[in-house]
Amino acid sequence: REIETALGGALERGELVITYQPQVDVASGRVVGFETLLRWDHPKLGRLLPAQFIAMAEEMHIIGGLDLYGLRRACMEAAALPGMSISVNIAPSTMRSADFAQQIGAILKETGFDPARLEIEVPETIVLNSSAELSRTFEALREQGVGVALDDYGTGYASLHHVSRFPVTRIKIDRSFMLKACSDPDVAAVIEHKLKLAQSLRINVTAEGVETREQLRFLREIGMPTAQGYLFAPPLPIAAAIDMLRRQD
Ligand code: G
Ligand code: G
Ligand code: MN
Ligand code: NA
Repeated sequence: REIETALGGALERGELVITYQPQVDVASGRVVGFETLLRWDHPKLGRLLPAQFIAMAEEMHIIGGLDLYGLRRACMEAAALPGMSISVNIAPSTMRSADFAQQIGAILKETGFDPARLEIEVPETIVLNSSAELSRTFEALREQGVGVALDDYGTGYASLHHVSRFPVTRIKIDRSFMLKACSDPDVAAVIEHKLKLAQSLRINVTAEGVETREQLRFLREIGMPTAQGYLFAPPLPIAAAIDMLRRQD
C-alpha cells in the first residue's frame, strides 16, 4: 500500500513532527511539563494523527526507529522549555527491546538533556507481562534518573499490585474516567481511590482529558497533583509551547 511505503521514508524526509501538550499543576495552574505526541506531515494527505500511522509502524516493525527519533528530537527541542519535565510516548515493543535503556543513555549523552526531566510514557498494559528483561530496563532507567509513566491507567486491568512490581514513577489516569467524574459519583470515588493508592506507593499521578472548569474543581478538591487536557491546551507546536511558558512568567 502506498501509505506504508511513504511511512517507510517519512523519517528520512523529516516529515515527522513533535507536538507538546502542557501538564499543569492543579493547585497553582502553572505548567510544569509537557507530553510529546508525534504527528506525520504527509506530503499529500496533510497532518496525520498517531491513530493513522502508529499501528502501521508497529506492524511494519519500524516503530522502534520512530520512537527513538521522537525521543531524540524531544531531548533536543526541549532545551527551549527550561525546567519542564518531558514525557515521551514509547510503544511497549520499543521499551521491551534489550538495548532500550542503553539507547536512551546514548541519546541523553548526545543531547546533554537532563535525565531527571525525562519520562518515558508506556501503556499500563506493559506491566501485565513481566520479564527479567523488562525488569532490567526499568532498573537501568531508574539508575539513569529517567522516569516511567503508565499511560491510559485504569483501562487495562493493571492493578497497583502489578504496578508495584516495577519502579514506576507516575500513573496517568485515563481520560475515560474524567468524562464521568462530575456526573457519576462512583467514578469520582474510583479516581480518588486510585490517587490515594498511588500516593501511598509514592507514585506521581496525572489526570488526563480535563476539558471543563467543573472537572478541574473536582481535581482540586481531591488533591490531584497534575492534569492535562483541552481546558489548558491541545498538543502544541514547540513555538506555541515556548510562548505559553513565557506568558506565565
Ligand atoms: O496525539 P493523539 O493525540 O492522537 O495520540 C494518540 C496516541 O498516540 C497516544 O495515546 C499516544 O500514546 C500515541 N503516540 C503519540 N506519539 C507517539 C510516539 O511517538 N510513539 C508511540 N509509540 N506512540 C505515540
Ligand atoms: O493515549 P494518550 O493518553 O497518550 O493519548 C493522548 C491523546 O488524547 C492525544 O490524541 C491527545 O490529542 C488527546 N487529548 C489530549 N487532551 C484531551 C482532552 O482533553 N480531550 C480529549 N478528548 N482528547 C484529548
Ligand atoms: Mn500518552
Ligand atoms: Na496519555
